[in-house]
Amino acid sequence: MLRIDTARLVQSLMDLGRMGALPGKGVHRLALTDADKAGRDWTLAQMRELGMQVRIDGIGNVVATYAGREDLPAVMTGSHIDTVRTGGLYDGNLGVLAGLEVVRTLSENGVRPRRPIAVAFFTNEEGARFQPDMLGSLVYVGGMPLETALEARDADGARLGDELARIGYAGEHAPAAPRPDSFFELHIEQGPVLHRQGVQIGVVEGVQGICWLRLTFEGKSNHAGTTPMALRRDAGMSAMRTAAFAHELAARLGGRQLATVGSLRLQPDLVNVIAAQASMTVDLRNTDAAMLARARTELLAHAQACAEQHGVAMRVETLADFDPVAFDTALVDGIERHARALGLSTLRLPSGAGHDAQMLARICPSAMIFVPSLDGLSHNVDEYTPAEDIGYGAQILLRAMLERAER
Ligand code: HGY
Ligand code: MN
Ligand code: MN
Ligand code: MN
Repeated sequence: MLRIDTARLVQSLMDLGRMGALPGKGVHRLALTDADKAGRDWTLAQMRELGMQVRIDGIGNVVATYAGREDLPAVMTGSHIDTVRTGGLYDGNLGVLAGLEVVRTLSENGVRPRRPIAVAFFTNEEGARFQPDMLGSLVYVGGMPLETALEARDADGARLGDELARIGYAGEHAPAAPRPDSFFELHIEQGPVLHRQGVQIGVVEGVQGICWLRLTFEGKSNHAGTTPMALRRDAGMSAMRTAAFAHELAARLGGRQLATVGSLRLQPDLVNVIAAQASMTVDLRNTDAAMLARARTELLAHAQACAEQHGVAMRVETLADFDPVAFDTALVDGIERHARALGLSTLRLPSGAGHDAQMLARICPSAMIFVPSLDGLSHNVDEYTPAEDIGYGAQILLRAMLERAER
C-alpha cells in the first residue's frame, strides 16, 4: 500500500508557516494581503514542481491537477491557506498540503489513477478580512456571482477585486476547474471533542449552520459627566446589552446553539464621551436550522428593543447565512471504513467550523476527515496537531481519494 511521508508533510506545514509568521509562533496571513500572496506563491511553486496543471479563476481560487489515465471529472481535495490574525500552522493549510503530499506519493510511485486528482486552495475561506467566509468556494460553486464578490470591502474599505489584482491573483480561468467528481477535505477539528475523547479520526457527517450579523447603532455623543442617564442616546449601551443577551440566548436555547460577539467597536471610543456609534458582529451557529433561525429572530428583536429604549437607530447587515449541510453518506462511510482498516479509533460528528467542503457539497459528493486539535485550540497561535495524527489523516485521504479515483 502506498504510504504518505508524514515527516515531509509536517515539514511542508512548517515551511508554509514561514509566510506571515508571527514573532515566536503562529501565522498571520489575512486573505489577499502580501503575506497571503507569499503563501500562495510558495504553494503554487510546489504545485508546479509536481508538474501539475495550474488554473486560477476570477476570485483567485487555485486548482492544480495531476492527470489521470482518462480525462474524467477529477477527485478533488483542498482547503484554504488564508488565516485569521492569530492563526496556527494547520487550519486550512493541512488540507492543501496533504493534497499535495497525496500527489507526491502517487507521482514518486508512478501511480496514475483512472481519474485526475485535483488539489485546490480557495480564496478568503476565513471571512476574517472580507465577508462572508468561504467566499472563494461559494463563488466557485455558483453560490455568489463573481461580480458581487469582487465588490466586498474590508474594515478599511479596501475592495476585494483591487486587492486580488494587487497581489497578482485575478485569474482568467472560469471556473478554476471543471465540476469535480467528488471533494474531500482533511482538516483539524478546531474543537475539543476528539482530543477529550482520545479519538484519532473524526468522521465528519456535516457542517452546522452559520449566521453572521453586523449591527450598527447610531446614537449621539455627549458629556459623560453632565448628561443625565434618562437623556442619553447611548449607542454603546445598546450594543453591550445586545451582546449580553446573545450569550443568555445561547444558554436558554441550549442544545448546540452558539453565539459569539467577536468584534465590538465604539466611536469616539473615549472614556468621558457617551458613544455616538457602536458596531458589533454576532456569530450564531447551530446544527438545527430552525433553532438557528429562532436565535437570529430573538436576537434582532431584542437589539431593536434596546435601540428604541436608548433612542438609538439600528442598522442590520447579514454577512453570512449558510444552512446546515450534510455530507455524502457513501463518502462518509468510506472514510470510516479506511480509518478502521488502519486500526484507528473513529467518531462521527458535525463540524463546528465552516469549511470549503460545505460549499463543494452543493455541486458534488463531499466529505471531511478530522484530526484532533490539542486542547481543542484553533484560531490561536498555540494550535497544534501531533505528526502522528497528521499522518493518519493524510493516509486516509490518500486511500479514500484513490478508491474514488478508480471508480
Ligand atoms: O468561521 C469559520 O468557521 C471558519 O473558520 N471560516
Ligand atoms: Mn479552516
Ligand atoms: Mn479558520
Ligand atoms: Mn475548511
